Amino acid sequence: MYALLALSALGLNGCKTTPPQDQCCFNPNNYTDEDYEFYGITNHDSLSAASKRALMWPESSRDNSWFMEFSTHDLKGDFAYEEGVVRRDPSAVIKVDGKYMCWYTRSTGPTDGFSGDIKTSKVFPWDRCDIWYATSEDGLTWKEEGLAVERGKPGSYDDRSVFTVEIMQWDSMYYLCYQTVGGDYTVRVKEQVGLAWSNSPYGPWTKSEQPILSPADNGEWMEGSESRFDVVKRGDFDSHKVHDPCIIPYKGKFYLYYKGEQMGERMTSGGRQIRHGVAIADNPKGPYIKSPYNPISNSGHEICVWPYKGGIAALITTDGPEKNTIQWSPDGINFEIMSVIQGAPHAIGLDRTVDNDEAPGAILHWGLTHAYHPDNGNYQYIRGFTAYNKRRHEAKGDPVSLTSEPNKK
Ligand code: AAL
Repeated sequence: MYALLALSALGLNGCKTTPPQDQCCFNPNNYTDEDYEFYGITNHDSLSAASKRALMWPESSRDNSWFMEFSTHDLKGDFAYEEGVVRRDPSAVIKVDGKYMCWYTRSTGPTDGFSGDIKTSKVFPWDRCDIWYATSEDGLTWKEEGLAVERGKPGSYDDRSVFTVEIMQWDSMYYLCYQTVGGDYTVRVKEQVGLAWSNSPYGPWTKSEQPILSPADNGEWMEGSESRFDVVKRGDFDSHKVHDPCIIPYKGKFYLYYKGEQMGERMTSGGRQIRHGVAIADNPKGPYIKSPYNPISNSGHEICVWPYKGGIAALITTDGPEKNTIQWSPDGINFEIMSVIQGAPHAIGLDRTVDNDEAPGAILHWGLTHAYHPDNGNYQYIRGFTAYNKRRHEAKGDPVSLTSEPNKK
């Protein structure tokens, strides 16, 4: 079935699995009597737009295995809410020496915004941060172990903040990729991606001397303004910021997925104009070359991607006309909508210990997310989530969700 999907998504199977939105090439002859019967369409000669979209929906997602519901829960130990401390944007979870490990953004003190003195203020919760790590026996109670990667020395590209980290294990080495800000954190500052590596998840970490990814350099700010919306030329989708990096070893190369922000960002029908891109390298340390197909999404926010059945799946949340969908591509580039979902957690840290191919959302059975505390918007804390899929629930007889506790599959 998935081989068929892959061929279809590549356009090798006519219109049958063409994106639902594209009705230009709808061909009623591509569908069998069973297809029509599945959707209860008896009059094949009078098809509404909705019926055409239903018929064009990928065959492999009709069984609801891509659909799921999410719930979130508080964690214990050092990941319980702590007044005065920001812990956010957790990385994926890996398992080392029988313990779960994750990395995250950490800072202290309240957020001032942009109205104060940039030299001394903290403009965002993720300003003036370092990257810390924690371990857990069961995924519920976490112990903060300490600093992993700190801000650079004054004058370096990452001297203001390092944050929003992801972990990759490859060939006995560990790689952390993360966002960086250097110099003053102004509204128009350009944000880049840094990398650190170690032969141990406990460090010490060696940092790349230069960023491994930077914004496109083809936009132009309007002079006489400090606003990020005032531009002479917008440039590429990632002309202002490259965010939320996540490196996936894929097809013998390294695919660095990221969120782009554009100079002069506009609004779309679904919110902020946020799109994702990918940059590809032969080696984990780079050089990473941006794909000519970028942007590879028209929506989304934090990157949440995982290998599935020879392709790459992506959770698209928060912004844009295709927000709240799970998408899949046979090649890591050309993504199609597989399901529409509600209430996906923000800034997901996936459980990278699972067998991804077991089910489309197997990797989402539990993981980490973050939340603003309802009583104090200054401080975020790391929480857990679980996902529930009816089909898998029935197959496994699981009484509550894919997993009622993080450590039980
Ligand atoms: C998050 C991420 C990036 C942004 C900020 C911290 O949602 O998209 O990490 O820079 O917000």
